[in-house]
Amino acid sequence: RSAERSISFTAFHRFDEINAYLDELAAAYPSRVTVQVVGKSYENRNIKTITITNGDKRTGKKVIFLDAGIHAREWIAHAGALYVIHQLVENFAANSDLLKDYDWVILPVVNPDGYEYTHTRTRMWRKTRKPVTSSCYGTDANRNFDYHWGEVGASSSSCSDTFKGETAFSEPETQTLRDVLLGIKNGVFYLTLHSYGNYLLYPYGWTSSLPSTWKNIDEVAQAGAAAIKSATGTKYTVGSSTNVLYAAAGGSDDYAFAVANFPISITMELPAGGSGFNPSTSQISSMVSETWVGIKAMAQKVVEN
Ligand code: ING
Ligand code: ZN
Repeated sequence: RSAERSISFTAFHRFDEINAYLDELAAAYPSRVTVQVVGKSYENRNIKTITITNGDKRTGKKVIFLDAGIHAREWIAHAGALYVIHQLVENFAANSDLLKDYDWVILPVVNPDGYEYTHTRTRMWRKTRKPVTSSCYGTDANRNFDYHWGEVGASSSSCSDTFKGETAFSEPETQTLRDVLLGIKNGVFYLTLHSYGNYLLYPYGWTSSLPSTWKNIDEVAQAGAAAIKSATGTKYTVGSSTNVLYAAAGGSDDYAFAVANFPISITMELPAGGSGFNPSTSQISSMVSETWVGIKAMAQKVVEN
């Protein structure tokens, strides 16, 4: 790489470093990269998307959308999104097929207040940081989306790690993600990165029934799992979140699929790296490159279909 960058894949980076990296790419690759502030967190941090194109200026292309960091403590997810950005922008020549008929929109840190809190105070914080009562803070952003909100697998207790929120979309961070998703007209693939457990999950989280088009989604997820298995031997479990993990309503993947009309919607639970939510920094590089193998295979499957 020619230029100095604010991030690497040998450390977990603070929110400001991540945003600085996005801005560096926009400055270095103005014909292919656009960075936008799409909302503000409760603590007033700028939530940004990076839109990556091949620079051909064709409009109305189909969109692949990726986010990470809905949950604060799942640091390898944020790193994974940064690696995807790095590959699509700084290793463009090798990945230009994935940008030929598709633009990518990536929102790498959905919940920056929580993310910073895991760096400065409580490593295992999951939720947002808006106070609910004088003693309990934060809502589970992945229980706060307005699709069968609160029906199953979500808590009404504000102190719980899976608190669904006082209302659907009570959080500025979920409102921001909602508005970005609803603003994408030709969305074909919604992918959200979490950790941990090696799962490729798809709708629904609110019921054990499957969407009528589940085979299309399953085929994409299976392509990701197979590519990872053959690259590194790491096994992923594929299925609907209710059927292979647990029922939980109000997740972003159900919303992206059922309300924002992304026909393929997948939650990717990255591995633990032997250490839960806290893989060692020496493992980041191999974990994110393995993740990229899976994401690329899923995107290729979407592109071919
Ligand atoms: N897991 C997800 C969670 O939000 C999930 C699993 C995804 C459940 C989508 C339902 C729908 O609980 C983690 N690790 O966050
Ligand atoms: Zn999560």
